[in-house]
Amino acid sequence: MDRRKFLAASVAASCAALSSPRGFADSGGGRRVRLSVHPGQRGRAIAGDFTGLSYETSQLSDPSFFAPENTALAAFHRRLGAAGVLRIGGNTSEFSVWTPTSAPVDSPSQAFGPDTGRHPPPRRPVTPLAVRNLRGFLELSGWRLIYGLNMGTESPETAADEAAYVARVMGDRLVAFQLCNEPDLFYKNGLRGPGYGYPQFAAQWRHYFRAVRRRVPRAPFAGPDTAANDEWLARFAQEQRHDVTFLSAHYYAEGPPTDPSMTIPRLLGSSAELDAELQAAAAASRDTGLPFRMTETNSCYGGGKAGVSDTFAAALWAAEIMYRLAEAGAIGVNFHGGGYGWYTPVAGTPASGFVARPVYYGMLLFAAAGPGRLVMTKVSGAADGSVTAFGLTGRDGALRVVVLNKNLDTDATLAIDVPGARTASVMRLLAPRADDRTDTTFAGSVVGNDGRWTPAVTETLTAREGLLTLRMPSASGALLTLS
Ligand code: BDP
Repeated sequence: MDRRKFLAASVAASCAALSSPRGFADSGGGRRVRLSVHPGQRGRAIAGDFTGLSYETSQLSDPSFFAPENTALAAFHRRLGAAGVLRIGGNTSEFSVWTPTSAPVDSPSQAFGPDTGRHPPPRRPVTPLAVRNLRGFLELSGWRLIYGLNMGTESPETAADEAAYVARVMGDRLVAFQLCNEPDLFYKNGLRGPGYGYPQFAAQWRHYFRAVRRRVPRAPFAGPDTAANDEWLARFAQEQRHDVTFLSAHYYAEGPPTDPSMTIPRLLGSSAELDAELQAAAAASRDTGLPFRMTETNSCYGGGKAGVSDTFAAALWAAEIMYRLAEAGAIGVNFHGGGYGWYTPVAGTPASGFVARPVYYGMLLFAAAGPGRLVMTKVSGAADGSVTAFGLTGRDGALRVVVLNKNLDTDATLAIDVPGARTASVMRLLAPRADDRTDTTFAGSVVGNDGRWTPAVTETLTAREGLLTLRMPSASGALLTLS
């Protein structure tokens, strides 16, 4: 038995024997937290295409990666949602060259990304074969596509040629084109000069937009896909509101990885930057009526940070930010990754196989909770914000509650007050430690390298005097389904 299976089996055994989850001291149960769930107070909807992944465009230079033959990767994607969104873009979208000749593939399949941003990446071709294969891959996963064009180093005519081909091949699988990646950083990453500000960007965006629309009159667009500049987002929203179907921007919780203050506790703590970005996005949406999608996010830019981005803490972070975005009214999120990057949700190649990394498990919990409508929850007794909870009514009518204990050393016992609830089944997101890299489980199971996952351990809670008692080990998550 390998280590992961062993761990899953031993979690199952200990849960069965003690009916208490990993590492939870039977005495005391840590801090006492009260959670009230108000199913009558409904919040935002979570649509079926909320979830998403993001890959570097350079990955398309290997046409056999996103291809119908890559059934394992398609299964990993499908597991996260029947109708997710794959975004192709990132730094390398500005260095990808539309090459309308299908060069035969003579090298073994390669995985690219994420880009570390340390050097300008090599220029790589995107061929019609890669686009057709990508379409086949999307058929298999059931997902749709956001496709980044190259405004950084290619002409409007080339972008329009590429867009025309992509639009024809993708049909209604195409959600939107984006014209560039993080244009607010062009002034310092060598793609434009130091004087490149919003007006220059807006003029170029229009110029490329018109060129594409001349070739593809109904081409859908999103933007501005900024790294962090909320002012650009607001101005773009106002000015291009009639020509984009949604607004987009990125967020990285930490970075650069060389900074010693970028740590797990910081990742799991509150973030003024995230709050500001969510507010800016909500304001831009309100002002224009356009929805907002976070088209690229992850734990730490610069390709991620070992010991932070690749740990179980990142699973808790991922689950949390999905619900934070949903609460703020976002229509979805794309977690960036690819290759063997520290923060990638799925790592691997077709030849060596794929493996779910911790971020994937956070997304898996979100998928298990499913689309639906958020309902109000209130947590009291955890003033530091380390215990969070999100409620939702699923499309099946079931009430679900996600609880995250982000405290690294303190367990919690939650008294949960849900009117009318008698029992709850619980699936836990667990690992031996917050900094564990390999032994994350959800409902006692690991995701297989064929993308399969079957819950093995569910606990049942029974209400007493109107309250359910949920014991949460430090650094752990849980999904409750109430009945
Ligand atoms: C983003 C880029 C992406 C990089 C990522 C990173 O869009 O291509 O991979 O940063 O630095 O800004 O990890």
